[in-house]
Amino acid sequence: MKTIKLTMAQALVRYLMAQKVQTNDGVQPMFAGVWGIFGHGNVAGLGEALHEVKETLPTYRAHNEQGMAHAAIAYAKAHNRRQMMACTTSIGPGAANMVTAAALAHVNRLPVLFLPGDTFANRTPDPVLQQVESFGDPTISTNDCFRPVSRYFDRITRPEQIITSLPQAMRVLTDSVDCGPVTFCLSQDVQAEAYDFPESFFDEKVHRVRRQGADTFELDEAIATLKAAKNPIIISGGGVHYSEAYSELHEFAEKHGIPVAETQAGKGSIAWNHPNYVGAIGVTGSNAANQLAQKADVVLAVGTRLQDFTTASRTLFSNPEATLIQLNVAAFDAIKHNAQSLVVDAKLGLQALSSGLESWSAQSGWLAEGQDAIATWNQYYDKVTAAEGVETRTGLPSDAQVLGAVKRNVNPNDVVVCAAGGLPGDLHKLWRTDQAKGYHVEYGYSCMGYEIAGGLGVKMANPDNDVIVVVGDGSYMMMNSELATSVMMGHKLIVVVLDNRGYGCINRLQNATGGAPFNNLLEDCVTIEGGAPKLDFAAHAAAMGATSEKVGSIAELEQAMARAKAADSTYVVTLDTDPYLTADGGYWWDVAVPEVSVRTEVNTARENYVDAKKKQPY
Ligand SMILES: Cc1ncc(C[n+]2csc(CCOP(=O)(O)OP(=O)(O)O)c2C)c(N)n1
Ligand SMILES: [Mg+2]
Repeated sequence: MKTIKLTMAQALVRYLMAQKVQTNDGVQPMFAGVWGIFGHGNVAGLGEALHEVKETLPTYRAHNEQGMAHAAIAYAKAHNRRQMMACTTSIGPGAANMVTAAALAHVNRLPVLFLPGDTFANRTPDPVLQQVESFGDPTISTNDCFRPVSRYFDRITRPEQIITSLPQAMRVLTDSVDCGPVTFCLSQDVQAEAYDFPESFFDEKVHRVRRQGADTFELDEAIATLKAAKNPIIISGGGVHYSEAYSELHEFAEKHGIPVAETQAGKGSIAWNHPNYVGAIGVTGSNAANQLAQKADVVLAVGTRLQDFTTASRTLFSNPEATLIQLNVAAFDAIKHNAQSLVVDAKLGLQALSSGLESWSAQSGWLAEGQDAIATWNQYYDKVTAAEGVETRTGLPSDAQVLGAVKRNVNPNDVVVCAAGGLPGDLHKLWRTDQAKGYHVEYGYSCMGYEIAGGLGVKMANPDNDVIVVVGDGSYMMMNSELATSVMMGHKLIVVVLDNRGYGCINRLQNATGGAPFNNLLEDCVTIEGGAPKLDFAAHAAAMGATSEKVGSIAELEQAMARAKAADSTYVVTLDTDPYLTADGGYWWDVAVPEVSVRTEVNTARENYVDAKKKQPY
């Protein structure tokens, strides 16, 4: 057997470079690069190995470990999980900073390879700087925090362990069911230790995302259920993207006359003006989709986790006769809500269902009802996103008006990015997505601080289109440091900061649950006399190297958007917005209200809450 003497870190890097993936653009490298913030535990070992290959496998420096991981995760999401990145950190706080991002990737089922440095396997210099020192267990390090939020976890304490472990890691990263974060904790001494690796370990490997076919019994059952349906609805989820089942979804819906609603993760799987599109569904849904969902006799959920925002905390599909079919590649999801399961890849599943259904079609008039409902919603869109004529409590523009202005000034191929705050709701309801990957909202973990860092990853995946990050003042403050990275690396972002002086959506939620305005809007917080100083987001962004401006109206925003589009590097536009108004639509969301309270508003909210909960099945 031919062998080659390499350090564990050198071998790991060489192995990553040998991994390829089959995409629509042919065979591509599976790993587009490695994000790294070096410290002790990765600079000497992995750092040396990465330097050697930097022309082929580039290493990128970020400003915050969570931020760089968001960029990596967003990159993979933008590539429908086919191509991805790795992230390396030092052993202690650097690694801990990445744990939130690991959870985000875990919830959203997105692939990313985490390579945190770890303490010495030989323990000779213990306790080392940043070692947490568990009193009762010397095997525990900061990196154990990754265990519950990794789909695959290993700690490398001997160099040759990677020979059996890395192939398993690649399986997880490319598996449509298991897909998610993989964590390899790299003991720092072992990174630097050499071993005679078999040369065949580094042979090129081309991965293909496996397509799971359907079980005949489940398929026949689903066909029979659909054939008996009169008013079915499709809920299109993120799985439609990851399966790249776009044309199958459209053909299925068209052929069988079924309206299609979208979850947050599924948005973009069908264009906003497609004749079968009835809009966003659930707590952040349009009135059109939600009206149909209440009447539907069969709900065909495709590639969705059916989280509470989609089902309105299990109250939305309220037709007592309704049957739920869960078409999902993961049995874990397919059995949820006591559904009729159809475990299958979305593309194959929709094809198989369609041929089994032959010429069957939903009741005539049902799709037309959906089309009427979405036409009414489209009229509402025109009104609520208009530059003028919207009344708000503060007189400042609403989020919907800002989104309208942004949309009017971007190209159909541009990508909008968001994650938390009030904006994801209005985006889900109102953003008109022209192309499949034009909408990138992380709403599985809804992590404040994802927006700018995630936008950077989306831009790296879409160098030819503009990426527009829409972000609240709260999320901007939580994590903005990758703005400087976007400037430094020349990956242009357009960032629109909506400054409503606080956590607007949580203030509204507090109010809706009977709470007093407290600790959300800056005016309701402990501050110096006279209130918190006004934050100058334009000056802040300029200090990080971006071009920036503050505008005072929607008309000015439209002009600024034109300048931002024309600019060749990162451009930040900020404006003051109203914290109170959100778009119509939506549906009930289960947020527990206190059973006893000294506030009458809370008591009233509790009564309404108890009533609303009766609509839940159990
Ligand atoms: C990391 C993180 N912390 C806390 C939350 C809870 N949370 C959700 S939205 C929000 C406020 C967001 O404020 P801002 O970005 O200004 O948006 P707005 O609500 O004002 O539209 C908070 C605190 C979260 N989603 N993520
Ligand atoms: Mg805010």
